Amino acid sequence: MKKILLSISSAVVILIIQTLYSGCNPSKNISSNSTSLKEGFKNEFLIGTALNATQIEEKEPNAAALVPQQFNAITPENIMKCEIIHPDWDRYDFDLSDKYVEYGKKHKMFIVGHTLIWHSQLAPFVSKIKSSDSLLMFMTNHINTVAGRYAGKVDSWDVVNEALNEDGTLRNSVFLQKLGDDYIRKAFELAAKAAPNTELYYNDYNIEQPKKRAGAIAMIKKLQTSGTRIDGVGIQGHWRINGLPLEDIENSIIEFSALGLKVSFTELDITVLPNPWDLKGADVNQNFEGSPYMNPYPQGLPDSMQIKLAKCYEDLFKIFIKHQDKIERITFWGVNDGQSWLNGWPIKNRTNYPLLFDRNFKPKLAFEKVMALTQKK
Ligand code: 9MR
Repeated sequence: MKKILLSISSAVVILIIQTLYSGCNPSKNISSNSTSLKEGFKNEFLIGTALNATQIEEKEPNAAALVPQQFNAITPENIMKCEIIHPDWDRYDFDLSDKYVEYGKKHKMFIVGHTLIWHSQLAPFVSKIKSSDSLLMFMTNHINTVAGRYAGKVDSWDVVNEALNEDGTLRNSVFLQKLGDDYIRKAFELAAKAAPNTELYYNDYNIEQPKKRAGAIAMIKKLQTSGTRIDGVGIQGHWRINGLPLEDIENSIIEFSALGLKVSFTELDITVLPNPWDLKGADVNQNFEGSPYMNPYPQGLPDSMQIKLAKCYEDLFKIFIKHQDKIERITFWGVNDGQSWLNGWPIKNRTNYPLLFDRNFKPKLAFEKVMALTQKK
């Protein structure tokens, strides 16, 4: 009898340990019947991810399975940028972008075009353009050809990307220098003509911050006053585990939406690593590569940080759910931690953990916490 009681009680203890462990295991497999992000939020907003070339070509089997299971919107991380899609004045390369659009169509996803006019990742020939007239011709050809090709196929274009400085003034880009501030209106007008049924977005980082937000609002109002169509604003959402600006994020949703625009979070990720700018007098050009202080988790994220990251995502999604009527889409900047650009920026060769899926494509605690909110709605 004593023996039976002993084995029953040890079985109970094992069961309790197993239950507790599975409840906080940061990397569980998704069981085939557990709901997905896209299902969980289907009544609130689209859930998107950025795809790299390998994923678009479905050469990564884990991503090929996970992406359609979890996401109903896609953004091309790089392949629609000028340097790839329009490498020379009169040469376009639509190979990967055609595949990207086909991928989205096949999986019935919301397809984002990223991005038409951006000062970065321009093809080298653009910086050699001397006259304003030629730059305007480049912009016209580029938008007509790229947005025109995917008219009726791409659902939303990031028409202008990152045109603002942190203080809300216009960035001194090649476009501003040669075309003046009217280049933004011109870009939106061209996109509206080339892709009449596509949503047109302004997209930028840190525009939840008060000064930059005020600059964005002024720019958008100017477009609206001139009768130019703009449909949405993309808050990129590259944030940090320390000091997530929740109040600014909520205020931004409210203020951008008050302009009559859709709001989307277009490039969401949360870095867990120390930032060189947090160090007094530090300069990104200083060499931090190989420094254990700057790359503290090469072997895995400790549970305490996993929990902190999960809390950040939970707090964010609570705000998103609260303002679901104003939000069109939440897009993560990458499918899993291994793919994230944050492993290479602002310091190369680090191990970062900014997304909901780990390097083995398994859901992290942050995923569980976000999904748990879908039960409480
Ligand atoms: O994730 C992109 C990375 O692979 C590129 O090297 C980088 C080059 O500028 O661009 C990254 O994506 C950027 C996006 O297009 C615009 N917003 C900031 C993103 C992160 O830098």
